[in-house]
Parts: sequence; structure tokens; C-alpha cells
Amino acid sequence: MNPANPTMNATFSEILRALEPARTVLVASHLRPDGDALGSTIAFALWLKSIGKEVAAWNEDGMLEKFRYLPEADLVAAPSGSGRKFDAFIALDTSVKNRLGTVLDAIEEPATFINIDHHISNARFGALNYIDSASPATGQIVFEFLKAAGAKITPAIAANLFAAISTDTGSFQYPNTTARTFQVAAELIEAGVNVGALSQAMYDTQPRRRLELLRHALNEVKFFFEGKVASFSLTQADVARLGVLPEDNEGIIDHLRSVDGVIAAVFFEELEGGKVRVSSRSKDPRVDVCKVCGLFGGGGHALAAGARMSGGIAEVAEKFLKALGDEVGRIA
Ligand SMILES: [Mn+2]
Repeated sequence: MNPANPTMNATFSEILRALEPARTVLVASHLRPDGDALGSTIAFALWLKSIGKEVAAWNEDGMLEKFRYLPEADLVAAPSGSGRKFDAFIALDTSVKNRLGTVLDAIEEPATFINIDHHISNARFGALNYIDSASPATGQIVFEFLKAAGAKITPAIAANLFAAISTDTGSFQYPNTTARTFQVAAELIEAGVNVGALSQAMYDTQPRRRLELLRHALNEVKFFFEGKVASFSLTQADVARLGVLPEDNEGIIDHLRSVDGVIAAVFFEELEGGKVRVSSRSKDPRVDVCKVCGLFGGGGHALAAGARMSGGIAEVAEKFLKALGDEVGRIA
């Protein structure tokens, strides 16, 4: 089943053929999941169920509270058991294998390991890989795949894919949003998405503690390199004081990036055990934050990337900002 050239994508029909004999299938996505990871997972799992497969949909973090609005959200569970056997395993939206986290600890590696993703830094760890870095969301690839499979796009599948694509494109605003993305969105709406209700659930329903986090971020924001870079930090002490959950952090960085003159924004989050989670965003394609994160063992997309670094938060911030300054300086 290994393609002769690991840098080449499997075709949709090869993936379909590989799935055909499978009775039990596991679908999973990266830890600290976003809307694309969870929406794609549920949509794929719903289709597999509709064709008679026995399906598990797992994420290390289970189903996050803030994505409970996704239809059939209960399908997603945290991994359970050990040495679990599945005939096939589909990893979605996951750039490197270890981002599957504890999902990997619970299973025996299946023969049919399928990796579908849109991260340019994807390590092609599957036996069958379908990586399209031109796609703005894994959800858009899953849509194309389901169309190729002749799947019926039910309202629940449609809403999950719409949420996946909407959240990963910043609501159809990021530069990788193409005419095709809007065509796919239109087809999903025709298949039964209630855009108003779904968008309100996605963008206008945040817990108050997230506003407290935003207040903290706006108080703490610092500008560097003549205002081209903005960053803020969140320590464990801040987390305890504000009572925020890891899932609250998503999107706060966009407020920094949105400032006129800022090209790149960075968010440093102190984790337990002497680690720091770095999230970075760029709004100029010439400033490649994936490259900068790559210097520290991370990855992602050119305009949105992350890394986990060891060390104190101040020391990590200094190191990262220096490297980012070099990248930003190249276009000055
Ligand atoms: Mn994604």
C-alpha cells in the first residue's frame, strides 16, 4: 500500500479502495483541535457510518465545549483503552504524527494508515498521504473527497465542513481562500447549512472569561521592530488568575495581527513542565512564520504556524522574536 514515491499524493480512488475492505475505522485529528480538525473529523466519521463502517472518532482533548455547536459533536471522544485494533486509521489536519497525541498510545498501528491534510509542513507519515497545501482547510479537501466518493452530503456533514472551512479561513478572509472555497461553501449551504445560526455559534457566542483574556492581552501587548511585530504572553499565573481554559486562547492573536503596520503577531503561552507554546501569524506572504517556527521544531502554514519550545517564557520570547525579526527584516 506504500506509494512508490512518498512525496506523491495518493489519489482519492486509491484511498477509497483502501477503505473498502475495512470494517472498523478510526478517524482522528491533532490535539488542541480547532474547528477544522473537529469539523473534518465529524464529517468524515458521519460519511463512514453512512456506508456501514464501525467508526470511532477520537481526539486527545475529546470534544471541546466551544465546539459543542457542531452537529453530532458527541461522536468525538477522547481515546480509550489500549492496543485497540482498527482496520483503517484516518488522520485529518495533522501535520506531524505526534500531534495525534494519546490517540497513538491507545491503538495498534493499522495496516491502512491514511493521512489527509493541508499543512505544507506535513511529514507524510501515512501509508497513503493526500496533502494539498493550496487548500485553505482540511474540510475543503474532505468535501472534494466525499464528492469523489459519491457521498450524500447530509445537513450534518455540510454544517461540519462549513464550520471547518469558515474557521480555518478566518471566515473566508485569509489569502488562501479561493473561488473554489466559495463554490464549496455554496454547495454546503445548498445541502442545508443555516449560515446565520452556525455563524452566530462560531463567532458570537464566547464565554465571558475569554473577554477577560482579551483584556489581559490588550494590556500586555508589546510592539517590536518599528511596530511590524506584536506579541503578548500568558503565564501559568495569568491562567490561574483569569480562570481561562486552553481553548479560550484561539483567535486572541488576531486582534494583534489586525493592527495597521503589524506584519506578524506572536502569542507566548507558558505550559506546565517548562515548555512554552508559541503561536504566530503573518499577514504578508513574504514573511513566512512556518519557516521561523521550523527553526524551533514547529511548523504549520506560511501565514499561521506554531512551535513548542523549552525554557522560561521570557527567554523563549526573546529567542523567537529575534528569529522573527530576522525574517521580517528581510523585506524591510
Ligand atoms: Mn486546518
